[in-house]
Amino acid sequence: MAGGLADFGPPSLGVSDLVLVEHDEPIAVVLLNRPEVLNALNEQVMADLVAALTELDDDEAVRCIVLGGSERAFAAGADIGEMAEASAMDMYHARRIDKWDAIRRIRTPIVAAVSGFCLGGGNELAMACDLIVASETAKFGQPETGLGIIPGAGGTQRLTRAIGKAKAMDVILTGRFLDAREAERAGLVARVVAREVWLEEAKRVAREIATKGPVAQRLAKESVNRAYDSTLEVGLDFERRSLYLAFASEDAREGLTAFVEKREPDFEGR
Ligand code: CO8
Repeated sequence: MAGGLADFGPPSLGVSDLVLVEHDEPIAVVLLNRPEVLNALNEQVMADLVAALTELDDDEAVRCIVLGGSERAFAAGADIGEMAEASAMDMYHARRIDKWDAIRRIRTPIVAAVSGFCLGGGNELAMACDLIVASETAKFGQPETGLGIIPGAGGTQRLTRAIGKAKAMDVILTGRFLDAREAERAGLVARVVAREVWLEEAKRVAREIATKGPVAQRLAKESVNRAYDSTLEVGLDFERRSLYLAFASEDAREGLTAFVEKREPDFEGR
């Protein structure tokens, strides 16, 4: 199947069976691999995922990361069986939700490749990435209140910022799923692609991102994110300082000179 797991070679980094990593520089592809429970995010999956992404973030040859699941599910949420056994103090002391925050701190751009179910903590994971490329089969939801809990890894905040209060209330309070097209119209999803090529298309977007100046991409990502957690004035100030920093990079010299010399830039990420 094009774009499916069949194209995926053995992991070339790390030792996790739960999180497969493939290097295809300048991009890397990370796939959640717990298909028997629709990639439910247990403690081990999240720990392995954070470890893999952190290692890739430190690798200068990797300029964009694709994070996906299987064709049937990106992730159907946090592991319900595990949560059913845990006390509030277990959750608090294990700092489980910190793992989602750790993903937000990765500086390399991350494209979420979403096919099938993307629910609860899975949707919160996709929203912690930088943009979502969705298969036409994707289904997004925050069904936590049906379990007597609430979205706890950013769902009430990031979904509301992405799609607005009316739709976020609808999704969170009724538990209904948004299909890919509705999610795109609402602003949750960047692109919807055909089911056969969901992973290939996400890789194509990642390769496009990887052609640009790496320092600039990281600063741009940080600046866009700043729009969500600060005032306009603070965000504009952050953007301006980031531009000066980008301007001081060797990448900026290379990019500007390459344009003047009518050639392709060769960015070093410096
Ligand atoms: N956790 C554990 N196991 C799961 C999960 C999950 N989130 N989702 C599915 N599974 C398992 C099923 O139990 C089933 O296992 P088995 O074959 O052993 O019975 C297997 O995956 C396949 O699932 P289904 O047979 O149910 O497949 P269907 O196609 O009939 O249904 C659904 C698919 C609709 C996705 C259904 O499985 C479902 O409703 N899943 C639960 C979705 C959900 O409620 N997600 C939110 C979880 S709560 C959460 O994410 C809170 C995050 C808070 C922050 C993090 C704190 C740590």
